[in-house]
Amino acid sequence: MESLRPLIVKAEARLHQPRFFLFPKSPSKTYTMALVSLLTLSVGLLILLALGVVSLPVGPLFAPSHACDHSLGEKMEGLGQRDGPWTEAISWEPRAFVYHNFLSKEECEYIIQLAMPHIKKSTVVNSTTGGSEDSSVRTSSGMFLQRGRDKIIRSIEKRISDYTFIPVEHGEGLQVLHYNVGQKYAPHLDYFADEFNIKNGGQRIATFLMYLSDVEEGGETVFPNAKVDASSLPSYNELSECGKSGLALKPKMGDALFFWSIKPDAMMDPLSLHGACPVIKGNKWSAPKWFRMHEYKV
Ligand SMILES: O=C(O)CCC(=O)C(=O)O
Repeated sequence: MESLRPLIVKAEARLHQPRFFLFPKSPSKTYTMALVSLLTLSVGLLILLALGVVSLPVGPLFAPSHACDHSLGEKMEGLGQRDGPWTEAISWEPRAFVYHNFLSKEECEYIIQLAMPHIKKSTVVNSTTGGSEDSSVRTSSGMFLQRGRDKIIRSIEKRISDYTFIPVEHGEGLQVLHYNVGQKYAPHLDYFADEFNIKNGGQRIATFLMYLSDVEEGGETVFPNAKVDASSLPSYNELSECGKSGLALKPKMGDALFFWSIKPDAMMDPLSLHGACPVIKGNKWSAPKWFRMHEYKV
């Protein structure tokens, strides 16, 4: 027992030594210290926020349905500079959208300069034979640029596919159209009524129409049967008489009109009937690209 005495003394001494606690034992003091710590942390965070050292993930929960910015990741490709691109849904029956500032001025000029030497009177498809023929229904001139023909055209074709979610391989070559005063394309459907023209790639499902120039007067693309009250739109008073006959888009250099020839149930959409109004003043350059249901071999 005597030999255990020093150990017992040491243990007793330890019991009487002061103990260290994070907070004092009294509950009210504990709460006070917790509050003071929280307050200090909050003030610190506010100072960091004010200095811009940290930031909170704030922003609109929903982008407006009629407009979205497509500028991200596009600064490096294509030719020239584009103003901020944005999208507008103009009709759901038929499904039609405008991609504002889709092409740069330099890209529009490049396409026109490629096409100019090869422009010929436009034709239409004979729905019985499937062949091309001259017609008073379509009085413009035009030509086709082969799909993927050069780096700039490839970058535009890729951009079109990125915007439409339709693969490049489903696209026909880019058609380039020129309309002088009085020239037009009467209302028509882009999908085929014959068997011959759907052998390569199947039916046309959508059209991506780019405007390569402004037009002083007339030349609108018009959907005569669209289920939209076009007279209430702000641009209505700027339209020609032909443009006022339906939902119409006034050509603006660099803008693009995208519309579907099929409904969401994949049936052909007769409301996609559309035409090019006669040019009244100036002249018009446009470039449609048609997309097929399957890969289109070039
Ligand atoms: O040039 C336009 O505005 C319309 C062209 C068009 O309708 C077409 O080529 O199918």
